[in-house]
Amino acid sequence: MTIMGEFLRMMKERKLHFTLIDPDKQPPEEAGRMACAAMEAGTDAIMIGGSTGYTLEDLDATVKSIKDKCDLPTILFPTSAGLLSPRIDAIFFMSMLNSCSCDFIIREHSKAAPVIKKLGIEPISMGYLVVEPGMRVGEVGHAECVPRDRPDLAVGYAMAAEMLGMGLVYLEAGSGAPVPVPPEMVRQVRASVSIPVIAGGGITSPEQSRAAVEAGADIVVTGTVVERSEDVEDALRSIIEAIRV
Ligand code: 1GP
Repeated sequence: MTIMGEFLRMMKERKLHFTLIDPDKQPPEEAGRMACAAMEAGTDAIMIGGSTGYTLEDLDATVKSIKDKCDLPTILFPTSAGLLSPRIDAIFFMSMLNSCSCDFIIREHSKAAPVIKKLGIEPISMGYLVVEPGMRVGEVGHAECVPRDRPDLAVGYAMAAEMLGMGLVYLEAGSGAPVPVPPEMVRQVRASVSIPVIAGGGITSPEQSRAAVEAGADIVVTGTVVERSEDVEDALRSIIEAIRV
């Protein structure tokens, strides 16, 4: 079964949690230890990527360290066609729906697609929507961020993503955002599409992860909380338990 097929099977039974590890934020060895702790805490997959600051060598070493220490699927959270690790299991093949640059909507994808096929990496089709404040990814991706009080705009983008055949929609407040995507926006998007909805950016507490799944998110992503915690397993366990009650 494909990795996405397995996620769809799991989502019939429960909500999922993915851990994001940014190769720019720690040495590869440490990334491997973090992934191992996240697996012990019950996370379902390791996403690897970040907006800036790392080379292909950094990325590849980080993927290798994570795969050496942890059996979970690894998913590249990409920035550009030039940063593809041959070791990764899958890639979010994601169009930044509200970017003002063709590069992030489709142009980088046209360069990456032949390489992804050649390397045998599983592409997971996704519409990626940046919501205020958007943080670094909003800047780098030239996103026209969806205002927090405009869930109707998010609904339109999500419906368009589904009609274009994308398999997931990701509502992103930006890594390190002071507030997550508003639960009301997640709720309206969930009510408007039948593809799975991912919520990420600014989720640092069990209450926030619980609010995201109560609003209808199928997958919750956390990254910064892992980087900032002395005890990764302990910090993640409560966030993950909150989506499973
Ligand atoms: C960022 O949604 C992810 O792309 C995770 O965000 O780092 O704020 O958890 P955080």
